[in-house]
Amino acid sequence: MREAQRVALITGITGQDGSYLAELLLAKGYDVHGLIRRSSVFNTERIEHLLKDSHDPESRLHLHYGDLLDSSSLRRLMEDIRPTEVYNLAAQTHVRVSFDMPEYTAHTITVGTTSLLEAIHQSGVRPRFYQAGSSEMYGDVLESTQNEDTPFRPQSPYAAAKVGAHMMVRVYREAYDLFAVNGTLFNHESPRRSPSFVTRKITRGAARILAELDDSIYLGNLNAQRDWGYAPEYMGAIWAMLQQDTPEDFVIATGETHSVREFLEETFRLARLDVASHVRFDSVYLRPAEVNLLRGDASRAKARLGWEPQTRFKQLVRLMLEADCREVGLDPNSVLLPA
Ligand code: NAP
Ligand code: G4F
Repeated sequence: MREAQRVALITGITGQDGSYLAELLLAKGYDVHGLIRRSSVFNTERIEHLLKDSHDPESRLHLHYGDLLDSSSLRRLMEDIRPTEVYNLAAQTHVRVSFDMPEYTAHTITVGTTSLLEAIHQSGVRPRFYQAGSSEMYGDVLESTQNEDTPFRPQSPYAAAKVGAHMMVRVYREAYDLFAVNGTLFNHESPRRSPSFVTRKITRGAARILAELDDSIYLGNLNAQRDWGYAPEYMGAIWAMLQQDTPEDFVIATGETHSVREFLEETFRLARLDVASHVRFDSVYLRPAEVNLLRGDASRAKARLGWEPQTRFKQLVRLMLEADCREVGLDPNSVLLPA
C-alpha cells in the first residue's frame, strides 16, 4: 500500500448504495475493496461498468468473496487489505421479508455488524467505520419529524436488528475509542433500486405497461408515508461523516414525506396511465406491523457536513420512470408528459 493512500472496504458493494459509493470513492482516488457473496448467478450487475478494467494491474477496484456471516473472511480481509475506511452496507434489507426470516435478518445485521467490528478490533487496524442505519428504526413514531434524538420504537425484525447494530457501534466507539459512526438514512431510491421495493416496483411496472409487456401492478398498503431521497446524494453524506474530526451519528433525509399513493399517482400521471385500470391490491404485500409515517430532520448534517438534498420528490419519480422507460426500449420524451 502506498503511504497515505486511502483504502476503503465496502460490504454490500453489489447493492444499490454500494455501487454508488464505489463510484464516488474511485472518483476521489481511493483504492476500493468490495466484499461479495458467492452466488449461482452473477450478482455484480450494478458495478459491471466499474469492473471493465478489473484485469488491468492499475485497477483500483478489487472484489473479495466473503460474507458477514463468515467471521473468518472478515478477519482475513481486515489483515490483508488494512483499510483506512470501512463502510458496512451489507444486510438483509427487505422489511417484509424480515418477518419471514427474522433469525437470518438478525444474524446478518446485528451479529454480522458485531463480527465486522470485532474483526477490526482484533486486527489492530484502526479504520474509520460507517454503519448503515435506517429510519425504519424509529418505527411507531410519536413525533411527526425524526432526528438524532428521537427514540427508536422498531416495528419489524429488520428494524430491531438495525437498532442492535446501532448500539453495538456505540459500544465499540466508546469502549475502544474507535472512529465509528451510525448514519440513520431515510428511504433513498434510484434506477438501481431493486424492484422488490415499492418505488422501483411502481416506475418499472408503469414502464412495462407502456411497453405492453405487463398489464397490472399488484401492491399492498398505499397509505404509508415515506421520506424519499435520491441515493447517490446520500452516499456523499456518508463519506462526509467519516471525514469529520470526531465521530458523531447523523440523520440523512429530505424533510418531505409522501404516501405510496402519491408516488403511484405521480408516476401514472407522467406515464398518462389510469391507476384504476392497472393497479390491483394483493394482501401478500401487507406487513404484520407497518411503519405509517417517516419524515427526517437532517439539520445536523446540514450544519456539520454542509449536506443538503438536491433532488426532490417529483424529480425523483421522473428520473426513475425515465430510466425504466429506456430499459424497456421506450423513448421517455415520446411516451411521458413533458417536464
Ligand atoms: P440492497 O440494494 O438490498 O443491497 C444489500 C447488499 O448487501 C447487497 O450487496 C447484498 O449482496 C449484501 N448482502 C446481503 N447479505 C449479506 C451478507 N450476509 N454478507 C455480505 N453481503 C450481504 O440495499 P441498499 O439499498 O443498497 O442498502 C444499503 C444499506 O443501507 C443496507 O444496510 C440497508 O439496510 C441500509 N439502508 C438502506 C436504505 C434505503 O432506502 N436504500 C435506507 C436506510 C438504510 P447480494 O447482491 O449478494 O444480495
Ligand atoms: O419500499 P419498501 O419496501 O421500503 P421500506 O419498508 O420503507 O424499507 C426501505 O427503507 C428503509 C428505510 O426506512 C430501509 F431501511 C429498508 O432497507 C428499505 O430500503 O416499502 C415502503 C412502503 C411500506 O409501507 C410498504 O408497506 O410501501 C408499502 N408497500 C405497498 N405495496 C409496498 C408494496 N412495499 C413493497 N416492497 N412492495 C409492495 O408491493
